[in-house]
Amino acid sequence: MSLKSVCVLRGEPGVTGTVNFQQEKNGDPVKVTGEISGLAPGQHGFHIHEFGDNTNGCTSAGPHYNPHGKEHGGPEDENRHVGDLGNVTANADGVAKIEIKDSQLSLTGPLSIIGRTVVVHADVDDLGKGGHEDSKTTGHAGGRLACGVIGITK
Ligand SMILES: [Cu+2]
Ligand SMILES: [Zn+2]
Repeated sequence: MSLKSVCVLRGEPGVTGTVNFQQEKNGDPVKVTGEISGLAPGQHGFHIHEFGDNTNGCTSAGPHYNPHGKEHGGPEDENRHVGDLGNVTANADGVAKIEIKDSQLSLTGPLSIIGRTVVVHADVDDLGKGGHEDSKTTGHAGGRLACGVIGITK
């Protein structure tokens, strides 16, 4: 029986999106699909942040979800936060289609991402390699354009 969850992104005026997560069973990779619109064309950092808290907007979501105490990286890196999903790419119309398969995410067990927050950023995530002061923590991805809490769906 597969596990499913969904996240509706809201934030800056005009930026909206829906992200779906699906996992067949515990230990399997998680399929991430969806679409975000209202973005500037180009790449935007895309992460799971630690807290499912929107009290003060996307800021309250806290840092990248990092249960293993690692450095920020790209989705293919061994040394990465669990929440590091790299970038989504918006086309000329500002629409980014998401199609990711990730083996560090889980929708079940103690490291479940359900109840945490998806954030899409203003700038490109340098995957920890940009040499900026915040490359190893946030990927220098800039402000938080929109976010939403990951919830269970049928
Ligand atoms: Cu982020
Ligand atoms: Zn990170």
